[in-house]
Amino acid sequence: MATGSEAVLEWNKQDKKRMLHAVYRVGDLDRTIKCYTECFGMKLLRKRDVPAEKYSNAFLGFGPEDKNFALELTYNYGVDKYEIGEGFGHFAIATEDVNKMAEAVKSSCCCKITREPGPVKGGSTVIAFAQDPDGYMFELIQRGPTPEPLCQVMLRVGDLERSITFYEKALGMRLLRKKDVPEYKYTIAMLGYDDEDKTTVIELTYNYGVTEYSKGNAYAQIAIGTDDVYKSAEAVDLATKELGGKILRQPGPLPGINTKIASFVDPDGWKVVLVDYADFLKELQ
Ligand SMILES: N[C@@H](CCC(=O)N[C@@H](CS)C(=O)NCC(=O)O)C(=O)O
Repeated sequence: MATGSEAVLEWNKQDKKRMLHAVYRVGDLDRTIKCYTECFGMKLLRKRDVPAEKYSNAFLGFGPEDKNFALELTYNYGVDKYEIGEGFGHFAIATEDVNKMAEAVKSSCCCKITREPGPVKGGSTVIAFAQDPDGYMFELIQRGPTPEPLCQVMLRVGDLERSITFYEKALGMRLLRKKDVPEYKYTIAMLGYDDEDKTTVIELTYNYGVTEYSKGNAYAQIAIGTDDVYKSAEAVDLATKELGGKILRQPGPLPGINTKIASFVDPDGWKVVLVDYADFLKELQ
């Protein structure tokens, strides 16, 4: 019979969690929408203006939000520039033809290619890097057809083993792959809820000897759907006590919209919001 904390961690692994979206700030919503639709072939999924709080959001991605990961852009009235910092890595887009996507980026007026298509250093997968108008990086990765082209959120961390254990315990994720690239002095770990080519995963990067990164004020958080924010928060509580990080918002309904959420930061300070999945689906309607 599992004890209290074992039962919580076991439940957390069985919970049907799903990566919902990444939230970040941009200086001009329409400019970014134009860039992602023209360069990457994303769709504008929804837009909302919240004048009372002086911000607007746009959601972009490759398919409906009940099945696909999305990018939630936030525009704060009057703020046209943010610091991205050193810790945020990139979002990745899987495409069957990196050259073609790189050409689309080059012919657009708002994005640029910062690394030409070719095999990844230390490997064989064809990649390229594009930079959007706010400075966010997108890795373009060549792979076969996939149900989820928006395939990675890459964050740099200071202690990979600690982070892997944290994401396994706090979020019930599986370690899908780990790769050490000693010639370029880094190790990466892919964590998520399904195979890398089927769903969006978190890619954690450890650069040898680097234990801290600046975070800037541009990238905000990842949202993850769960069947029970209260039980999920119990697992987060256990993980933070053992490994660091902190619960920022105890589980409960948000005033006004009643969606149940909880939020926390991981041991490196990366923020995650847990969202009651049934409430999330209601919001989409
Ligand atoms: N120092 C790198 C380590 C991670 C890394 O190099 N990742 C690979 C992709 S998995 C990459 O960006 N390679 C660059 C290239 O091949 O040009 C960082 O922090 O971004």
